Amino acid sequence: MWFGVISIMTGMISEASRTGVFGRAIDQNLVSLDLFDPRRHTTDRHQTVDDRPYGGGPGMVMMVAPLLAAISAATAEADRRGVTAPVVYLSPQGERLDQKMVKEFAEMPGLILLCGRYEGIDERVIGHVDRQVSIGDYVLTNGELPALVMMDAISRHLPGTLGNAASVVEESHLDGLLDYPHYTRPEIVGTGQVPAVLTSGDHAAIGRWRLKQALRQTWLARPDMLTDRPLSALERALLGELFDEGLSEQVR
Ligand code: 9WO
Repeated sequence: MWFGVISIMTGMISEASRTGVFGRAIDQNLVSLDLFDPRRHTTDRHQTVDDRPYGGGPGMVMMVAPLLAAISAATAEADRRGVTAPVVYLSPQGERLDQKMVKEFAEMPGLILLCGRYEGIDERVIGHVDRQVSIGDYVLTNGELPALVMMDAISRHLPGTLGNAASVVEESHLDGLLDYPHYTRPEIVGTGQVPAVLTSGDHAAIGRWRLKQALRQTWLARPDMLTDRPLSALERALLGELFDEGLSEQVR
């Protein structure tokens, strides 16, 4: 998958994308990343990309011309590579990113991520944006971190990436549920013991225990996630066991 990122802080993107699963995905040529700096598309001596807002008020607004030139450069690169790539603007006004949207993006051959700075971008650029995406209901100082969040979440769904191997398959069994608890050595520490089932070697029992724990965690932390999710017969049975064990009386 190809990512084009439009940013005036390309260093932030390139540094962060060198590490972890995303960095390895780039090294393995599963992901390619091109950066487009609007400053490179300015014509004045000072390479100005922002100006004062019409109507007054604090802060600066990103200018139309450098942004449109950067969008054109990114779109041209997508065309040259023969990939379709929608332009996504990371903004608090966008559609909220969730796991379903992440998986849909992971199916696309390319994506152009537009990162804003200052008080925002000139509204006339929005007409050149295909979608606006928000990673959550909070305001940041820039769209670079949300772009990195999106690329990280998407890249682990691409075939061949480290994140994709076993954990994404495992995750699909638990689709729409929170994770089950994890344990590693030692078996006994001051803060508690590893549940016996996990050292039993009975993989069917372990799978059942993990699903039950995932249902438990979800019911306790995010009951809303269970209300609009169809449950299998096994899941209903396990939830029944949890309620019999007093799940509804527990508060965490
Ligand atoms: C700045 C500001 C100042 C005074 C009053 C209101 C204001 N809103 C903003 C603002 O939204 N600034 C943005 C900062 C401009 C574009 C980049 N910025 C950004 C992106 N902040 N938060 C995001 C973001 C993107 C995706 N998901 C969550 C947050």
